Amino acid sequence: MNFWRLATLCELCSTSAINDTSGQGSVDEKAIGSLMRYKYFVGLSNVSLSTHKLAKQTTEFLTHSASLAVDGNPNSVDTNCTHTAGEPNDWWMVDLGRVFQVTTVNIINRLDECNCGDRLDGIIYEVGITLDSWEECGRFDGPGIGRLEINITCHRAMYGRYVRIRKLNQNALSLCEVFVYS
Ligand SMILES: [Ca+2]
Repeated sequence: MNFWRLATLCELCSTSAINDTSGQGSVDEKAIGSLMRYKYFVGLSNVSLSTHKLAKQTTEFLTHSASLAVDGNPNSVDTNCTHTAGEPNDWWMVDLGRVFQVTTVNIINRLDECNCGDRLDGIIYEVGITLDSWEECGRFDGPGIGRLEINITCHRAMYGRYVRIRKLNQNALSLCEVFVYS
């Protein structure tokens, strides 16, 4: 298990006892390790890193803000989805708060009467340690219409604080929810 995997698991542990310097409630390293292994085996590492984090997008159509893709609500109707104005190279991004290993990015696509799922035909997933160091995690060429979920696993181990989804063609970018996993 690499450093970043451990760091992610540590975020799931109670850090209050770990940080207790009084000696009354401190937990030794073996206990912490056991707790981390337990959480790992029961699958609690599968917590989205992006939910309720800060998000933004290049342009915004009406009230379809970037935060709608990280509000924890995966409903696939338009009022719950982001929507850019459809400018060239529109993108959406989320700040995970610090650097993580990014393994998988799952998108909840629009699946409403609009039949707008094809707007995700031609997107690139990027991960950046800084806002100037983007690297490609993967891409999706389509077809997106009729597909509720579009899941991408990065083609190699990637580390970053920022995850960006960028359009490869000029069309509105609409995301109902984005889940980023380590
Ligand atoms: Ca949402």
